[in-house]
Amino acid sequence: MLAGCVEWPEEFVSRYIAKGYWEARSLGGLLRDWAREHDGRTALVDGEQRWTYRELDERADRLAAGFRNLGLGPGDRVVVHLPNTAEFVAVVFALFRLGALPVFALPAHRHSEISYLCAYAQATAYVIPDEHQGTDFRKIAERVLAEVPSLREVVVAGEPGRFTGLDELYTEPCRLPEPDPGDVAFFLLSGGTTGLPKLIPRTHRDYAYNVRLSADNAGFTQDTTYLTVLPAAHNYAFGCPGVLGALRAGGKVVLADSGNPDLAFPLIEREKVTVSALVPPLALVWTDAAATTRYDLSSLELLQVGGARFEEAAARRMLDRFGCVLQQSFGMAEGLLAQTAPSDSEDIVTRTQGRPLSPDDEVRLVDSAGRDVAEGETGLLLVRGPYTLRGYYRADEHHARDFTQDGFFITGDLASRTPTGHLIVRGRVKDVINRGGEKVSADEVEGHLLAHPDVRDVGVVAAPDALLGERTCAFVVFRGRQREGAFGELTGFLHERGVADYKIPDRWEALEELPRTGVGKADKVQLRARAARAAARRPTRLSRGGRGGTR
Ligand code: OOB
Repeated sequence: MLAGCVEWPEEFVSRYIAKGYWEARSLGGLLRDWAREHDGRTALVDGEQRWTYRELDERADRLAAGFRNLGLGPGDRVVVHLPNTAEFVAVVFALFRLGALPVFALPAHRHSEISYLCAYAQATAYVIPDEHQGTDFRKIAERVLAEVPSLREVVVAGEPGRFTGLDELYTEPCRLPEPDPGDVAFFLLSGGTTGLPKLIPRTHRDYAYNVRLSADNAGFTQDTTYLTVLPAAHNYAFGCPGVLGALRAGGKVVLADSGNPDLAFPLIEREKVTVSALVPPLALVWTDAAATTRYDLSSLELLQVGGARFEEAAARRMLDRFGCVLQQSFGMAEGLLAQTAPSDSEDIVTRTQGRPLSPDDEVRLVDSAGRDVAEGETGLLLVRGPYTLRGYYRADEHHARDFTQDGFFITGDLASRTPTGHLIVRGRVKDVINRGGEKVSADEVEGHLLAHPDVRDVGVVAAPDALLGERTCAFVVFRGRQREGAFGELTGFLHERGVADYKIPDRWEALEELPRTGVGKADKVQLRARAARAAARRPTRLSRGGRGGTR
């Protein structure tokens, strides 16, 4: 196991292997099996490009050799910052085969997040597109390269400028030893518990199990055509069942840059898409757009919705409008994945977030003293299981806060359980704003704002919102008198620091002092109540939307 990662205890390892959950195959090896089986079938569609399974497999081999020639090897961390493209899939499988470890950044991330990720992971390489949606990623790379000593290589899909072009890397494949399936395969970024987002190591065998469970539960087959509208670098679209689930089944993956119906609906018609995964705000947008669309959406069999709370009424409207199966997903990059099943009743799929997928997912709901709550009551959700992490990467000092002594991950989510074992997410205790599926760590935004010389104190909380579920609200205490246009200046300041757009507060309010709890911490309960009152008085205009194209 890689240094800085926590292994499952031996008794769990043997149990998960004995029960057949963990297989002796790496993710790169699995692609080889899939390619052998599905050979000339279409694996990926990206615009006008179409790659068969054989082509994808060959590209992964050729790129793996190219990355090796660049000096990368097993255990090296590589921050992958690519949008939803066929190259993204080829790059991550090439790195899996080499045993190098992709660190998945989201397309919306900017200099601030990337610099943090590269430094945290001590990355040796950074893979980017030349430009994407008006941002020149090579400029981000220039800055990060100057700041992070471990970083040696920047690889660019497209026009490389002074860096290495991805296309130049394709070379004669070479024999590479298959990584141990129990080793870390890649890192996901946590949505945040407390403090700054942390890195989540996922091993080949735990993730392969996650993919297998979710693809089987969703009924993926060779006839599946999966439309990827959420970032493929996010756990949900990558492997729940997502891109990997479709590839495992021999299906076809269609990659789209956003979930905007103007882009997604024509693709559904053209490629006869059978399934896609959405976040709740996008589900609302699709439900409205489907009422008047001229595109034929009748190929859709299954729509997944997850990442944030999906209101029952919205779920029912969606079912009526699309007439296909709805599947709610409650998951986390840390592991646990609950999903409803296609055979579940309408009540279950509109009112619950489904059942944990593995028989060995051990879920506890506890009160503030750590005791199990009574059946049907709401409690803090703890989880331990064959695809849930045992520790964040290089985070020893916080370990006891995030995990119980017997290895349960403290999710920070509040949930209840029905007699049938279906989970209902009721809220959370972690200091995160869930902006339509995009997670904003309050600590992170507060840290940025406190760096401004005019800001003496700040509290960032969620305010309710009809479209996104939540929006970000910042309460600011200024040093001295608040200047004209101060909030505009703070927004500009966050942009200058290279903070991703979705983390910029939607609402601002100045306070003389922050309300305090008995122990002197900012009283976020009071701040949230205040933000909710303000939101009720003045609903925000639809400006920057949630993940996947409502912007
Ligand atoms: C997914 O993963 P992350 O890592 O971006 O966020 C995890 C957190 C959860 O701890 C929970 O607070 C929230 O997002 N969440 C939901 C939810 N699904 C996730 N809250 C309410 N209802 C839901 N259905 O968001 C993710 C990963 C895999 C599959 C689906 C979502």
